[in-house]
Amino acid sequence: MLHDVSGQVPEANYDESKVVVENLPPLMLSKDKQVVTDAAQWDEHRAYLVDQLADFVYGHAPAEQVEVDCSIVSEGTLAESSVRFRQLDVKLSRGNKSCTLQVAMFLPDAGMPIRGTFLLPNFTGNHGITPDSQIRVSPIWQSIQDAKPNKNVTASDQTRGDQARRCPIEMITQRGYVLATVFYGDIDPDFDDGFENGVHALFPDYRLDADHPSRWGSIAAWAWGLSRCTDALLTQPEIAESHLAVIGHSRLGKTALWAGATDPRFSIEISNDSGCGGAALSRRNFGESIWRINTVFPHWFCDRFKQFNEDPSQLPVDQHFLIASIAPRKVYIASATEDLWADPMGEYTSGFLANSAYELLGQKGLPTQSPPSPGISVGDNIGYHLRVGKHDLLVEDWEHYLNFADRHW
Ligand code: GTR
Repeated sequence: MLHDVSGQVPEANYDESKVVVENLPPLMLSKDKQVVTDAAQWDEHRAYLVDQLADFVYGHAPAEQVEVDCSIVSEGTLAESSVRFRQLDVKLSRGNKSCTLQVAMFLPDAGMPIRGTFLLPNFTGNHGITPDSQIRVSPIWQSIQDAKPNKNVTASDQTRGDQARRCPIEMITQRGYVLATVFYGDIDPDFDDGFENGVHALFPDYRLDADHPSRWGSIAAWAWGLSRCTDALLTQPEIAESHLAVIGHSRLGKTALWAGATDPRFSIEISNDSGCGGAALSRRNFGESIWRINTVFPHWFCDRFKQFNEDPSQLPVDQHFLIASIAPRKVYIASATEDLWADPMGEYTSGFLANSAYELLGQKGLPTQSPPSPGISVGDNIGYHLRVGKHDLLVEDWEHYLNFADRHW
């Protein structure tokens, strides 16, 4: 479908009238090809959906447990805002191998009731979240920069606070929420190295390769790492398992959804502009295609996903399975009007198609087949908004997420 007879890959399509969604797999068809009609069947069917998504899209993380050791490295208040922070080392060990994830927590004022926790993987290191120099620079972040030819561009002092607009810590903490964040490269550096580094290195005997095309790629590793951060966070007195949200932007929005599908401790999953391989339907030929994503980022998904590059209509799953696999927990999908690469309509449609899972459980999802006007947040157990503007995570998005959490917690 994506390629013409000469084998040329056309430019991304941005014309809605040319969109064809072929052969959409039915969400409620069980492993035995029976229609699931009884809520009592949901847990088993949900497990099947997650298994299918692991088989064909993300790959399976190893089932074996690792040792998780959490230690507090420092605590204090940020100089300019008086927000309380705590920095943790989360050491993961398996046999004689280990790796350490650095987690930064930002907490509401002492004595203020805590409403819940948002776990956010970040792109540029915890020191990118705030200009405050008390927040550590991850050695892994530093080593990734040092390996780049032009080191000046990414010196840590020039990048302190450079993601602050994506993460309004004062607003989040003043509304009673804890924000916990981790550099995604601490979990697995984001380049194709044959899965030698990051948490993959703990499992040298469990690699994604030609003989094992459904083992974990980087998105599955990032999601698994978020679960290990959660193990550690739950040792902290302010963190309640019943009130945990996972949130991510873009590739980390894909990760947040997969973390939610695989770890039911997250009761709210938030996908900000996650696009292809996230909330957007793979079959919709609009914006980024799975051919493009699997070619440019060959390490993100499992190898079996690549078998559908030429013809996504043959995929046994699509991304509405992912949204549905979160039910009956809560999920929020956000898009941006200018982020056509991520296919806002495809992101909304997955959510709408996931309604049948929520309805089976007597719950409401998204209200209408068409997305709402920009700026309006809709939906019940599935939330959605379309922000005016570009591919980004902004205060306006956070306002909707905090309102959604207020409503459900
Ligand atoms: C793009 C990629 C998207 C999205 C984005 C990001 O290049 O095509 O799928 O994940 O990167 O994560 O910033």
